[in-house]
Amino acid sequence: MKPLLATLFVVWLSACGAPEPATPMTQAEAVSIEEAWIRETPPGAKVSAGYMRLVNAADAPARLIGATLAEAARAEIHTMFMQDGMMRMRQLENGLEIPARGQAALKVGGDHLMLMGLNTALTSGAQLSLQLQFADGSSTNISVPVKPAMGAADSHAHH
Ligand SMILES: [Cu+2]
Repeated sequence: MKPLLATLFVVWLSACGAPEPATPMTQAEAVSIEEAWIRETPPGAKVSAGYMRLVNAADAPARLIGATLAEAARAEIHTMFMQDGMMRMRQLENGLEIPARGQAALKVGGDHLMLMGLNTALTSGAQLSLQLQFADGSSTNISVPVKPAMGAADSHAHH
């Protein structure tokens, strides 16, 4: 009887023992996307832009490094800067950092998701499936509405 009891005791211990350490969240799990939208385009336009707020719930920073949209040949994370009195933009080679327990914004007139090589017009009201890729290899798929540009700040004319 004794060996059996001992075995049962061990099984009971392992079932009710210390909880397993939680597996760390991936960046895609830690970052929630709010108020995402993609700019409507006139027919024939080849570029558009996506905007959103990224909120990081983790104690470690996250980094958005890329995106994929079926309607665009390429998506890049851009930043705006002033040069010779003109707003210009360039790709953020290292992506966009979302601070630990903080947030980052892709917004009109600031950092944005540049969508290039559009194969169709993006019509207001449509819902597009956008995949966001993070530095740790995780990714998330979100449904993003197409909306008309808000305000007059449109600095994409030079593309
Ligand atoms: Cu751009």
